[in-house]
Amino acid sequence: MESVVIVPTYNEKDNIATVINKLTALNLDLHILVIDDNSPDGTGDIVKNLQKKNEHIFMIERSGKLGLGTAYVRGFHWALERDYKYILEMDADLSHNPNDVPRLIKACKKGADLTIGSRYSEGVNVVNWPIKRLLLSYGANKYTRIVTRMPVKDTTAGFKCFHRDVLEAIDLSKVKSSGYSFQIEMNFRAWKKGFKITEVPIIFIERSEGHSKMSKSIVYEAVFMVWKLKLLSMLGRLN
Ligand SMILES: Nc1nc2c(ncn2[C@@H]2O[C@H](COP(=O)(O)OP(=O)(O)OP(=O)(O)O)[C@@H](O)[C@H]2O)c(=O)[nH]1
Ligand SMILES: [Mg+2]
Repeated sequence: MESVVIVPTYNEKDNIATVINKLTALNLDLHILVIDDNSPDGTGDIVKNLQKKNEHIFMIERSGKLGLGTAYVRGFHWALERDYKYILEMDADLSHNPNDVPRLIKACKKGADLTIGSRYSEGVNVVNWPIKRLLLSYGANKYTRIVTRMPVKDTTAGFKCFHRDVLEAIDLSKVKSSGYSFQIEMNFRAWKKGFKITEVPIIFIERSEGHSKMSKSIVYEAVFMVWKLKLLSMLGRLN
């Protein structure tokens, strides 16, 4: 297969089958890798059932809720051990539309090293978010842009396609962020290594099922992380 989509899950029993079925229906040259943190709601069992009928679905089960950042890093290692050219990330809560996956891959095929499914590249394309949440996300993106000067409008987005070269070039053992700042950190490291980042507009729809794992500590982590990244980069110690 040419591509793999990594889907981290924690308590997504109402969404995961729909996401997997929609991805499968695309009929692409694509594998699906779920990273489930032993979801108490039985998300893992649902995936196991789907695996019986579809050999393109893979799952890594971790012992408990270990955070989004480490889930992705685990998935990246798994993908790099195999031959995939394009390695994607996507949420399981249907905020990211599986039908947008081909556009992300296409942008990489056209020359981008990292493509971001962006909420803010053409105005604001977010549906059903309370204004407070939108301001937080939009503000976090503006703040990151001002501090780092990175030319990315939606740097906290979790809908992305990496060319494998990018993940091979980044020392994943150095990536320490766990929440949204994981996305910022990966973009920053890719950008500093000279990789080309492109944004394609997507419409982001707030989850209608399940619960958000957003927390204050995730926000604080991001606030400090952008300065840490900037400082490390200035000191030439980002690698
Ligand atoms: N494996 C794993 N997945 C996680 C963890 N935390 C969140 N996720 C998954 O990561 C994706 C994004 O998490 P969300 O809870 O939707 O976070 P969010 O998108 O910031 O918040 P809302 O969309 O408002 O709920 C979802 O698919 C979650 O199930 C974790 O600790 N481990
Ligand atoms: Mg979400």
